[in-house]
Amino acid sequence: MLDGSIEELESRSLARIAAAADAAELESARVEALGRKGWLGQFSKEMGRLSPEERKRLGQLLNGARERLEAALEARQRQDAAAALEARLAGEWLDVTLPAPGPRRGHLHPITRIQRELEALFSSLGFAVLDGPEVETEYHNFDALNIPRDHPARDMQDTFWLEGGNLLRTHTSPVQVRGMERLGPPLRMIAPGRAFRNESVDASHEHTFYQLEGMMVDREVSVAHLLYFMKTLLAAIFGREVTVRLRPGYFPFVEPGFELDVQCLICGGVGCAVCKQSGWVELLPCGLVNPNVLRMSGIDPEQWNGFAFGLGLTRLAMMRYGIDDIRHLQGGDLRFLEQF
Ligand code: FA5
Repeated sequence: MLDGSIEELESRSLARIAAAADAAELESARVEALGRKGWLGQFSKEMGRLSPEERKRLGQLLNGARERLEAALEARQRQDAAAALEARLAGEWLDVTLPAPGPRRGHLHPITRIQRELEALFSSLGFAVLDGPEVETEYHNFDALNIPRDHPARDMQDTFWLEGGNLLRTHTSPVQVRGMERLGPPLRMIAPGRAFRNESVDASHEHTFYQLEGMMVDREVSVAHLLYFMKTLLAAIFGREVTVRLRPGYFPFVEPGFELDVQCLICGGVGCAVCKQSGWVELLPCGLVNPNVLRMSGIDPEQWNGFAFGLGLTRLAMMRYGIDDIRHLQGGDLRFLEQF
C-alpha cells in the first residue's frame, strides 16, 4: 500500500520536474518532494512506527526515490543553465571580423552650408569668390568706401580698434575695394566672411557674424540688374516666394542705396524678438556703387558703373532654418547643431 503511493508520488514529482516552465516552478517541485516538509520526509517520519524489516524495505524504497528525484532535478538544472547560456551567447553575438565602425562623422555648420550654396550659385553666374583679411586697414574698411574720417557713418558701425591703427573689419565691403584694386573692371565678385562689431548682443545681433558681399562692375549696370541678382539669390536659398520690401537706405559707398528686408519668417510678420516686433528683418542692403568709390580704386566712373550688396549671411541662416536667436549659431552647443 505504501509502496504504491511512493511510486505514484515519485512519478508525479518526476513529471512536475520535467514540465516546470521556469526556475520557480522547478523549485516548488523540489520543495514538494525533497523539502523539509516534503513527502519523502513525511514518509521517513512514519518509519519509527514500522517493524525493522518493514523499515528497511521502506528505507530502500525512499532512498531509491530520493536518488532518482535528485538526479532528475540536477539534470533539469544543468539543462536549464545550458539553455540560458545558449540564449545569452546568441543575444551577445559579436562578429570580431566586421570592420570597426570608424570615427563619427560630423556635418557642415548651417552657415557654411548656405555660404557654399551661394558660392556655387554665384560661380555659375560668372562671379569670382574672393577672400579678404579679417584684420583690415582703416583705409580699406572706411576711407576707400567713401566714409571719410569725420563721417558719422563710422559711428554707425562700432569698431574694434587694434593697436597700430588697424581694426577688425566691421563689414565685408573692404573686399570690394581689394577686388577692384586687384582685378579691375569688368568685375563680378562675391566675398563671404566674418565681420566684427563692438555692439551689444541680442536675439538678432552678434559681435561676430557672417556677411556675403557682392559686387558687379560693368558698363551700364542698372537697378534692374541688381534686383535680378537679389531675387535669384533669395529664390535659391528659400526655394519659394518670400515677401520682401525695398526701401531707401543710406550707405556712403552706394548711390542710390536700398535696404532689402525679408518679412520675418520666425513670426510670419506679426512681430517677435528677432524682428524687434517690426515684422521685417534687415537682410540685404544694396545699391549702385558710388562713383567716388570706383574712382578711389582706379576705375573711371565715366566708363564703368556697378552694383554692390552686403548680405547678412547669419540672419539669412536664421530665416532659412527658423532659428529664433542668433546666439545659438555660434554657441557651440552640439544639441543645437546636430539638428541640421
Ligand atoms: C553693411 O555692413 C554694408 N557694408 C552693407 C552694404 C554692402 C550696403 C554693399 C551696400 C552695399 P549693415 O551694417 O546694414 O550694412 O549690415 C549688413 C547686414 O549685416 C544687415 O542687414 C544684417 O543682416 C547683418 N548684420 C549687421 N549687423 C549685424 C550683427 N551685429 N549681427 C548679425 N548680423 C548683422
